[in-house]
Amino acid sequence: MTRKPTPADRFSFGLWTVGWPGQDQFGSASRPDLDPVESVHKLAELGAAHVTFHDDDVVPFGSSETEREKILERFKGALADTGITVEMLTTNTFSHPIFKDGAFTSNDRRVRRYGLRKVIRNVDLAAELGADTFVMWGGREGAEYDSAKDLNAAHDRYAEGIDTVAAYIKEKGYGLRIAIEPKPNEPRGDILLPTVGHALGLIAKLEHGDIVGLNPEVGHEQMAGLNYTTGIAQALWAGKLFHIDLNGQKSIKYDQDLVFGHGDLFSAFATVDLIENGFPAGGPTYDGPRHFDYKPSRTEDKQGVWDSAAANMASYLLLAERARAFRADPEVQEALAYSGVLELAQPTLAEGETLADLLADRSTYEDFDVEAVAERGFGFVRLNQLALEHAVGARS
Ligand code: ASC
Ligand code: MN
Ligand code: MN
Ligand code: MN
Repeated sequence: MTRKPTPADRFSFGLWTVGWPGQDQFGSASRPDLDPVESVHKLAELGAAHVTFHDDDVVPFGSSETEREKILERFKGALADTGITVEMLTTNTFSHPIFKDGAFTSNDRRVRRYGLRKVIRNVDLAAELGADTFVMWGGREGAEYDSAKDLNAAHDRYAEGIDTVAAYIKEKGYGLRIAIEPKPNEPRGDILLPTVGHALGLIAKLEHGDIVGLNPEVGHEQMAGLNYTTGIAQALWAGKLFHIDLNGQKSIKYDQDLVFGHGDLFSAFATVDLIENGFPAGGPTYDGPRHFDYKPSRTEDKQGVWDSAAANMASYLLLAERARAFRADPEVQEALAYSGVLELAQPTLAEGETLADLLADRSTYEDFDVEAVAERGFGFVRLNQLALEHAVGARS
């Protein structure tokens, strides 16, 4: 057992997560729709601090202006009643058939202009609700066939769309930052900006890239066979880790959106260790909300939905406890030093030393005993075993 989460833990849930009724490619919904107002109350009871949503999660697609106002008033009432706040907003540019070929990168210019309008409308709502982050997951931005898309123009249009929204945020003086969420495939055969690295590459070319960063999702990086912790580490290093989507995934297959920790548990330990404790030798840290983007499995009834929501937070808190013990263990500190983990923070050239100095230093090359130094063992396996023993609670 672990302690009950409190708002100080800054746990956050997408309303589309607990609200997913369980429809999939092969079957219809297995649960009734959930009222977002009920979700806000239930998540508050469970100890969450924030909720997030796509426009359509709260206001059904196609609602009139008056319906929209009415629904949002009622929703804001639930926020006021519970103290839950909205830290992030995002736009659904993937469900309606209008977006079948994407929004910002649809081959149809009319769709691109409509998509931009839908996003901008929701940016205004994000600012009104006091959110910090605006997530863009371009689930339909891609193709099934290589001949279907001018990929050069597609990147131009993607950058144009993001830059236009970023410029609008600045012009309005909104306190919002955009976070791009990479995903390699599903629902499209291939999605543009498939990984953290691809998205960083696009951000570097933007005019307003200073307010554009990333929202990496555990399962999405793992679907590409990548290491999530390595991905968020590079995003941190680049000053671009604006938000995170935590969940679970078991290897390269369809997007499972399991509870955090229910996929690759040892990788989840490393992720929590980085988020909670930072890099071993210091460096940039993540101080945003711990946001879950998972789906309660289709097998679960309503009780199972709330059990699964609680499970995400419990997994995180348990791993955070283990990760703290791992770092505090003197044996681990010694093993880190033995392995040279802390030595890596030391610049390769000394302060003030030039490359010419290095070239003149015979001890680095001409007189360097390559064979002797190559004999060094790094002790990484022992270090990893210590991590495992802490992760499973065999040490405290
Ligand atoms: C998002 C987001 C995703 C998708 C998905 C929709 O906003 O972060 O991963 O939408 O959860 O089902
Ligand atoms: Mn996912
Ligand atoms: Mn996500
Ligand atoms: Mn998702």
